[in-house]
Amino acid sequence: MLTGTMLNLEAGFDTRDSPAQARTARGEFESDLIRALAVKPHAISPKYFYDAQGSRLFDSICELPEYYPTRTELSILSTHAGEIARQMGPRAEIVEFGAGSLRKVRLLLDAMQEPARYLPIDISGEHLVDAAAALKVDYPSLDVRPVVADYTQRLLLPAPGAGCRVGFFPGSTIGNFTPEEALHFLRNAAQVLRGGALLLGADLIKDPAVLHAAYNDAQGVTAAFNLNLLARANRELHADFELGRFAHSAFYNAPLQRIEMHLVSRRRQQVAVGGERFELAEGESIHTENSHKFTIDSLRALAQRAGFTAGPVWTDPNQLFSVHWLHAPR
Ligand code: AVJ
Repeated sequence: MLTGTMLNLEAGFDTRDSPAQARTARGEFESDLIRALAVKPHAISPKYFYDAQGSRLFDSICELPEYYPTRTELSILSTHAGEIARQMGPRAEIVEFGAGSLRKVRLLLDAMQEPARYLPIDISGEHLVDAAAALKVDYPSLDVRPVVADYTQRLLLPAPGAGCRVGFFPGSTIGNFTPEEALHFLRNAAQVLRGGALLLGADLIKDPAVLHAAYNDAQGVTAAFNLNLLARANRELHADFELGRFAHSAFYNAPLQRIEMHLVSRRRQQVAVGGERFELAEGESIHTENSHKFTIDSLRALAQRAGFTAGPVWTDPNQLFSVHWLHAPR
């Protein structure tokens, strides 16, 4: 059983699972949604997609034929696991930013020489404890230390062990950040990983038709994922969104090198959130997500601005996705 003593107090003691923190989390969603509706253009953070239902929908997205990133990254990691493990050296430790990808970290652990420690960082204590316990079953000698914290904020981790400290940030989650936020995240990671390295997954710029299909799947799972934001507001905030009055819209914004997702009002309508009413015009949108795409060079240039030195990069034969080894500054 994982207890409070395993949590990193320096990174902020987590009380998210208490009723008071659940209220705070709801309050944040409510105030961000109200702000999104009050200000134009309307935009809200994609972090609100991931309640239990949204996380299930995201898992379904990862299985879709059109959604290539997950399976492509997994195949890159499994093809090159030996080489990646050699970069790490013996008794390395993995610091994972987010705890959602146990399948991916297992590929690394299986190839590593005496992996010493695994520190998954996640804002959700519940998810983290489950993930850590699941991993501990298969790697009984691994020191698993979940850290409940927001990895976009300044982090304080336990001192590194004898081996290399390797950050792991898969899934092209970095693409959800604005370029400024990505730089801020990477600078923060460079501090935490000093003298070690970062293993980073980044989706690549490609034929816009392929990108478009990945976010406009035939089964409508991505649409359901996007619309779940409004369903969640109805469930948690007693908002009155009629889901049929909103259309999923996802398109590649080529100049900004990103997929944008929006929820577009199909008609002029009023919506109520937290006792406040807002009017949406026909065709007016709520911008729900950016998913930035990179070239190998643009990702390396970004990492270099944060103090990293580019090392090897691994891709798939079709150059759909990239996995970067980035040396952290000393
Ligand atoms: C988890 C942020 C990497 O941007 O591709 C999938 C989320 N959104 N389909 C992505 C997502 C719509 C995903 N990331």
